[in-house]
Amino acid sequence: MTPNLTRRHLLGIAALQAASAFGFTRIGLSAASAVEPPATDYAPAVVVGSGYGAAVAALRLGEAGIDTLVLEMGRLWNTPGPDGKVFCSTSAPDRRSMWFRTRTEAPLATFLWLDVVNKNISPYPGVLDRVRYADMSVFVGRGVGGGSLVNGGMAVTPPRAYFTEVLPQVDADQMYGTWFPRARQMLGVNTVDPAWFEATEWYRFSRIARRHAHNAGLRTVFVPSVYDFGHMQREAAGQAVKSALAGEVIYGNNHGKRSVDKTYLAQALGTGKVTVRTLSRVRAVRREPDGTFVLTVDETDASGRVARTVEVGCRQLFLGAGSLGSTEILLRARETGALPGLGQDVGRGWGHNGNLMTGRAMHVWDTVGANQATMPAMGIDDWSNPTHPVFAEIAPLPMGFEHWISLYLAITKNPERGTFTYDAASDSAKLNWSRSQNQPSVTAAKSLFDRINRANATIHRYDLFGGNRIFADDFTYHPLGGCVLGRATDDWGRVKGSSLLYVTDGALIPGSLGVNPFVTITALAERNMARILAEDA
Ligand code: FAE
Repeated sequence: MTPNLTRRHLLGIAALQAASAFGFTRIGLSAASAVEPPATDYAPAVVVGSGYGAAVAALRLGEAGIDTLVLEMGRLWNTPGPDGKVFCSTSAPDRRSMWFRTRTEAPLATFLWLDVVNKNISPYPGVLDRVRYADMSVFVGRGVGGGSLVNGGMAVTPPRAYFTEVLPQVDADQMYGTWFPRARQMLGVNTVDPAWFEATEWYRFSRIARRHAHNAGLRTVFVPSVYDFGHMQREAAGQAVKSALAGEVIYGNNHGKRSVDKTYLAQALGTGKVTVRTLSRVRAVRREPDGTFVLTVDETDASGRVARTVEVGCRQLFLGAGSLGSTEILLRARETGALPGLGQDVGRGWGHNGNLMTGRAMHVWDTVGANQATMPAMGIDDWSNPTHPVFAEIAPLPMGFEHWISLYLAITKNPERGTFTYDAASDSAKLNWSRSQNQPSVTAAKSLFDRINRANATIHRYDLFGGNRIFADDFTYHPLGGCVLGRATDDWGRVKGSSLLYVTDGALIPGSLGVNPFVTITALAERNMARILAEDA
């Protein structure tokens, strides 16, 4: 599926396929077994998490010949359930869908004001989590591959001017000349065939939304993806098993998606130097007098019970647990006194990339189609708007029947930032973010969608997000920041106040990016790892 498969890549994929999905699984070339690892263990380098940033770190460490252990709190998604599928679809969610829930918590709460979207499920280490804070909840992926397992695959490189505004200390020539191209190539980014896009029923929803945007004088752009559009075309032609065309996305894709377990992580395992351990949640980190990091790791079973707690030592520690995960680990370490030297910038500079979801009611003659691909392929690009910059992805809503809803995930430029504080009672980080901080996003999105509605004599949908709201501004797919580059870390992700400790994920980006973030997270991790491996041996 992924282009240019090397021998190393194939070895890694074989190791992932051979590994047991459950138990204290060690996945590696020489250790694809469910043999229980010792209660105290050591690796020269440990990577926490297995999403984009973590996977880059694991591959580059493995290539450098450094024995590396990856610790991931979610499970390995390689074993079919009773229905023969690894993942369940959005229309028929079961326990695989969400992380220890009794009911799914999909972003779209209702349809025609009815609670018909969410379903009861039994608790299980499912693939999508919704982390709830007081005024904001954050969707994240859980499992080997992190967010790459559940996301919409949109692989967007930010506009250079805004990237430079957000991260001025990063050499943009190098990013756009070397690291972004490398990230896109490694992730297997591709674009939809425009001729097929224009003809297929599966993107009718995008074409209608495009026409309405153009009627308002707005610009639309094709959006690259890590979903294999060749596979999608074969799905449409009946030559491949349907995944994006069968409602699969936020609870995982059974086919077609180049998630990082199939790209970076497979290659990392193929080096023979990298081992992944699943269902292993890093709870605490401290440092021994000789400099060794000691991680306290809870190994859980399928019921969520902590089966045992082990200690893992390492010389170099790479945090790739995502914006929430990495920030929490560092904040806890600072506040409990385990790593007292960490600076006050840990826990600051968090943002939701201005995320906001909204739906428009289309005219009865402007059908969006019963058949919709789950992978967005087009966006409305009004980022150059001087007062209200917005990049709005034209989102699918595949319900299997005509519903005349045009759905969007808008990314807005929101200057508000949240902070995390450590709550000792629950031993967790709490996000301080108030609903009023969404107002800049609501104002910007309203400006764009009012303009589109005016030009097409259409209105908002009131039935989708609960409480007659036209904007869902209470959740995000794009958590960014918490350990911001150049503040909580140096300009390469080295955590200030502790040597040989690194952040390598979305926590580095200061709250806003203007586009969907995973290409940038990957490219930044590539850039930082090259420097770290050259200098911090
Ligand atoms: P991430 O991928 O979140 O990986 C962190 C990993 O660490 C996870 O596997 C966690 O289970 C694990 N972890 C956390 N805490 C611990 C711990 N204490 N111990 C062990 N393991 C731990 O981090 N972005 C795009 O660019 N395009 C899209 O189309 C897009 N669509 C999205 C749709 C959805 C539904 C969601 C949820 C996200 C979407 N995103 C999209 C966001 C994107 O997936 C996200 O920015 C990246 O996955 C973040 O990458 P990180 O490396 O920061």
